[in-house]
Amino acid sequence: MASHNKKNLTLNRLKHRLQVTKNIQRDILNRTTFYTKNGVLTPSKGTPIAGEENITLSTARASVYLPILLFFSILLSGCTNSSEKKFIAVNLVGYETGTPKQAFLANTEADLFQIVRTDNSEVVMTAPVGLPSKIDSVSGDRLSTLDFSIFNYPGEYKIVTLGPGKVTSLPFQIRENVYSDALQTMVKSYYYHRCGTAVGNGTEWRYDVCHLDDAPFFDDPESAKFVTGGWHDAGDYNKFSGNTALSAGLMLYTYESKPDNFTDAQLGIPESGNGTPDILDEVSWALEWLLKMQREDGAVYHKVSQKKWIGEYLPNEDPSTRYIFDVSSAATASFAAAAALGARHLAEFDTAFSMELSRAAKKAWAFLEMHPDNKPIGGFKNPDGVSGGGYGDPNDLDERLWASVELYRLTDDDAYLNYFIQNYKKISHYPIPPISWRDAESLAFRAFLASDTKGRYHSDLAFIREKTILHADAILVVHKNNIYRNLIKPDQYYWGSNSVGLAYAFDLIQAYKLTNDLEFKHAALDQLHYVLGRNPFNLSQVTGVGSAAVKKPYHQLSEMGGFSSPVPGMLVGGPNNRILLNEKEISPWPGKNYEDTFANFFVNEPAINFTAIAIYVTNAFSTTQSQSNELTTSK
Ligand SMILES: [Ca+2]
Ligand SMILES: [Ca+2]
Repeated sequence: MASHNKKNLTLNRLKHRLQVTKNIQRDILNRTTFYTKNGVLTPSKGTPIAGEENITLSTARASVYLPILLFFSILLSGCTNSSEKKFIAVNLVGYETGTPKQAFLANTEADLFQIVRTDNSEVVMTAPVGLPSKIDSVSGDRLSTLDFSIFNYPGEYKIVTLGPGKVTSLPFQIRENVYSDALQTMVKSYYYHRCGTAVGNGTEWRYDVCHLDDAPFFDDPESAKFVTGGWHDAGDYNKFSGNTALSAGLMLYTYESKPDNFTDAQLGIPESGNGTPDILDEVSWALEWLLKMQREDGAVYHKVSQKKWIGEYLPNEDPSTRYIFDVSSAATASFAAAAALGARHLAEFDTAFSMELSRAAKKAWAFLEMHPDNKPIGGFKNPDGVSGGGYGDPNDLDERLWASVELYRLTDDDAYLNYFIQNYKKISHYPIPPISWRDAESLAFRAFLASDTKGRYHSDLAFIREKTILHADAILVVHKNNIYRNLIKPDQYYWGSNSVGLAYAFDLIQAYKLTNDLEFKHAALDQLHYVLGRNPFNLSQVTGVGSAAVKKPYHQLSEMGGFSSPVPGMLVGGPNNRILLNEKEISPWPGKNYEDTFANFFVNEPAINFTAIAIYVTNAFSTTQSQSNELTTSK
C-alpha cells in the first residue's frame, strides 16, 4: 500500500474510532481486575500451557481493589434488576487457552465469582464480578461481566457466583484446540444432508436412498433431467443452486485459509480413506450435483423444489413431486465461482474432476457474458401456484464479481480480472452487506485481496483494503453497543440472524488479516461465543455442540427419524422478530424472539448456508491436534 494511502486510511480509521470511543464508557466501567484464591493464581490439576505466563497478583493489590468494587456494588445495589430470569451466559463449548475469557451474569448481582472444576469441585480462581449494565433494550437483560481471561489451565469448569442468590453456570472447557471437535461436527453435518443416496456411516443418523425422481421441468413436466444428488438445503429437502454454491464456496475458503486443519479419513464418510481431505469430498458431492444443474449453454437452473409444503417426512418417504425451475444468472454466477474454486483446490487430488469443473465454470461465464443483465429480470420469482423459498436475487453484480476473480485465480487469464477491475466500483452500497445467498460482495473482495495481481492494481487493492477496514471499524461500533457482544444491530433480528452476526465475523477476520489488529479478532471471537452459548438463551445454537445445545430444530430428518438427538453440527437461524409463528411474539425484546421448538422454523431451522459461515468462523479459531502437538513439542 502506498504510504499516502496508508495515511488516509489511518485518518479515516481514527475518525471511526472516535465514534467508537463514545460508546465504550460503559465498557471501561465494566472492566474488572483479577485476583485469585489467596491472591495467587495456582494451578490445580492439568498441565500449564506452554508460553502462558503464570500470572501472580499480590494479595495486597487484591485488597486494594476489593473495597473499591464493594463500594461500587453498594452504590448500584439500589438499581432495579431486570425481571428476566437470572443465569450465567457462557460459551458452552469453552474457551481457547491464551484468549480473552468472559462470561456474563444476567439479571442479578454478586460481588465475587469462582471458577470450579467439575470433576472434583475444586475452586481454582476467585475474582470480582464486573459492574452491572443498564437493562438492555435488545434483550431485556442486565449483565455483569465475569472475566477470567488470565486463567489458562486445561479442564472442565463451571462458574459459581458467591453471596445471596448464588448462580451456577453450565459446564464448559478451557483447553487448546477447544473448537476442533465442533468444527469437524459442523462439516460432517453436510453428509447427513446428502440427497439421492442411502446415508449411514455407523452413527444413528441414517436414512434410505431418497429423491431418485429428481426431476421433471416445472415449465414442461413431460420432460425431465437427471438431477439427483446434492444437499438438502435446510429443514426440508428442496435444493437451491445459488445457496449450494455459496455454501460450497464458504467451505472451500475454509479449506483454503487453513488446509492443514483438514485431512482424509477425518469425518467418517464414504470417501474417508480415498486420499482426499474429507471436507473436499463433501464439497465435491455438492459440486457434482451443481454440474448436473448446468444447462448446455452454461446457464444453471435456479432450484429443484416441490410446488408447496405438504408436511413433514423422512427424506426417503417424501411423496412430493419436485421440479426443476428456470435458470437464473445469479445462480449461474455463484456456480461459476464455486466451480472455479473447486477446480483450483481439487486439482492435486482429482485432475479429471478439477478439469470438468474448470470447463463448467468457464462455460457458465460465457453465458453470463452473453447475458449481461440480471436474468430473469429482477431476479428469480416463484411462478404462480408455487410457494416456499424463492431465493431471488435482485442484483447479480456481486455474484459476477465473485466469479470473475475466482476464474482469474484459476486460469490466470486477465480477461476475468479485467471484468472485476472495471465493475467493482459499481457496488454502491457501503457498508457492504453481510454474506448471504444474495450478497457475495465480501467474498468477491476477499478473493481479490488474495489473488496474485502481479504487482498491478495498487490503487484498486488499496481501495478495497480501506473499504474492508472501515467496514470492520463500523462493525466494532455495533459490537460495543451490544451487551452480548453480538455483531448485529437491534433491527437485524430477522430470519437467520445467527448467520448475519457470523457474516460480520467473517468480515472482521478479513480486516484482522490486513491489520493484525486484535480488536477485530477478539470481536469476531465474541460472535462465536454468542453462537456457542453465551447468548440470552444460554443455549448453543449449533445442534450437538456444547454442554447444552438446540434440541428441537425444524429439521424433518431429525424430527421424523426417531433418533435420540438431532443431527449434530447444524446452526439454526436464531432470534427473529420480523416473522412470528402464528403472529405470536415470543418476547417483547427483539433479541429474545427465539424458542427451541420444532414448530417454529422462523427461528429454529438450520440451513446449509448458516452452518457454512459458522464453519468458516470456527475454523479461524481452530488448530488441528497434529499441528498443536508439533507446537507443544517444539516449545
Ligand atoms: Ca477422503
Ligand atoms: Ca447478489
